Amino acid sequence: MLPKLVIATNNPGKLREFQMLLDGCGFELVTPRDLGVNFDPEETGSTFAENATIKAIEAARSCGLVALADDSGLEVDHLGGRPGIFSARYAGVDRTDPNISEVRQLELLLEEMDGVPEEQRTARFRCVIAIATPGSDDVQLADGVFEGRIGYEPRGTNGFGYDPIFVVAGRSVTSAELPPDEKNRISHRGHAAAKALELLRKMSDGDAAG
Ligand code: ITT
Repeated sequence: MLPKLVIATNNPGKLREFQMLLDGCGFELVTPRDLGVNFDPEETGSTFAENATIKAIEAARSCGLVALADDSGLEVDHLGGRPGIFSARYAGVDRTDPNISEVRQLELLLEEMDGVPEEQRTARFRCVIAIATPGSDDVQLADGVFEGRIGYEPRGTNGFGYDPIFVVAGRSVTSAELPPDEKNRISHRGHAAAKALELLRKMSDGDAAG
């Protein structure tokens, strides 16, 4: 039987991607919800790495298992890097219906980018993954970047969050128009997860040996 790894997220879009990305990592993926654990830590850090660390340590502590957390977001150059670590809360938080705040986020960002010329619409997704072990404040980090630009209207139905307005660098499609496996091959989360996969395989080999 494989050891369990908690995917420390409440975001179903991230979870779907990790289920593909971490296939073969040597752990059985579970969520805090699967374990009956209420997981909603306050993200008080000022960087992706700090927030990923907070989430991973809290999940490992409350679930008593190795935990992997992702902190990610969209940096828009014209907006000085906003919304960045505040991407999930850019349009406020509607806890009764997260879909409403996602739609509102896209509208708000397109409004802020109204009239901004093509060459100033550059942006990137960033992802930092933290892996924590119960009883330790040490984490292992892995990061990834996905370059693109902000489009003019939402397109595509795959992915989640800002994908419908994120046009992939050097292409004319949004990341919501990419099939999931193609997004995973080139995305910020895909790059970070490839590094995390190596770390997890070493940990599960160590487990098997010990
Ligand atoms: P958890 O903390 O529970 O994992 P969250 O959605 O609050 O979920 P973050 O604080 O890391 O997670 O915020 C990430 C936000 O950045 C996410 O809600 C999206 O709005 C955006 N984002 C990150 N990766 C994305 C992707 O691959 N496609 C589209 N939007 C993405």
